[in-house]
Amino acid sequence: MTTPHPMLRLSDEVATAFAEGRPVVALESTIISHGMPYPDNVEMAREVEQIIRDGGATPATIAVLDGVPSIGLSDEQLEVLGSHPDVIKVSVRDLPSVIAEGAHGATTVASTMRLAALAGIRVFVTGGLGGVHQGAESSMDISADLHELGQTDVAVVCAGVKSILDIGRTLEVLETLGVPVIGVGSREFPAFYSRSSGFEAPMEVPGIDDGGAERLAATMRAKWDLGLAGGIVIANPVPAEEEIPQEEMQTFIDRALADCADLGITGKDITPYLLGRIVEITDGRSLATNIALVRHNARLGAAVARAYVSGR
Ligand code: PSU
Ligand code: MN
Repeated sequence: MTTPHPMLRLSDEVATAFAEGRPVVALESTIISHGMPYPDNVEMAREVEQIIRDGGATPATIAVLDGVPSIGLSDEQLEVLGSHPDVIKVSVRDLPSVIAEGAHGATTVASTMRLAALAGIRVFVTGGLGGVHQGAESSMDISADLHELGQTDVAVVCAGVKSILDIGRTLEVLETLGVPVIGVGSREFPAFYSRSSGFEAPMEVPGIDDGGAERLAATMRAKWDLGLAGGIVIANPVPAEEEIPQEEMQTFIDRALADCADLGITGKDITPYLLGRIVEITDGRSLATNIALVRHNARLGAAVARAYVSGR
């Protein structure tokens, strides 16, 4: 385990896990502050941490609090992130100013990856990645999550990419950046709320009950031992019982995208707006699916972190 960067504040639970060489799993905070409504967001955050503990790993939710990049949060800190109106959405480019201003920031996939890597954490669980937005060929709106995956050594467990994004172009950019994209128990690349997206996952491992976690850990070791810098996308489809099928989901997403365009929303506000609008349009059904897939990812992430540490 590398020595964590001196600017980071570690919770006691995370510091102890590092000292004892036990597996740690990073979690992001934009999903809490800007991805789900209160109080479901805080409840989800606590529940997911517990799933990771039950899976034999230590959860490390990451955020900037009073300007301090924090690795592992208390229940009270999760409450602040979920309910405080002034929490800033922080991608990598926002980290310096949020730290300098002593503000609260919720970290995206990109900035969570970077802070996790500085702490020495190699496995990160989230819901969905950012990617290439629809219309990016003129707007150039491509999430910094992709750039970060191209350079930072963290494996990200997610449920794929929502079709609020251009999934085909997102997969193309990941290929260009040299990022392995591995489907779990399925050859289909998942579309977050739905198990299928119409695109294949470029690689596949078996499910968690058939040795998938060990295969993923071996792939992580092979990549980084070879000096191939950058992340890995572990694409874990939402369980069938909880999915919203692709055709049905597409009508909801199309409505949300049209509303977003009508309101003239741009830049970093697009993803939070769309997530909130989809919850409204589906009358909360998308939120239930969102929570279910994060739980499912947490179980896999804990198993991957354990397999990775035991193979070191
Ligand atoms: N997708 C979700 N929930 C989220 C996000 C994406 O289903 O909360 C968040 C993640 O933090 C992701 C960020 O890193 O949105 C991407 O934002 P942008 O497109 O502005 O880079
Ligand atoms: Mn963007």
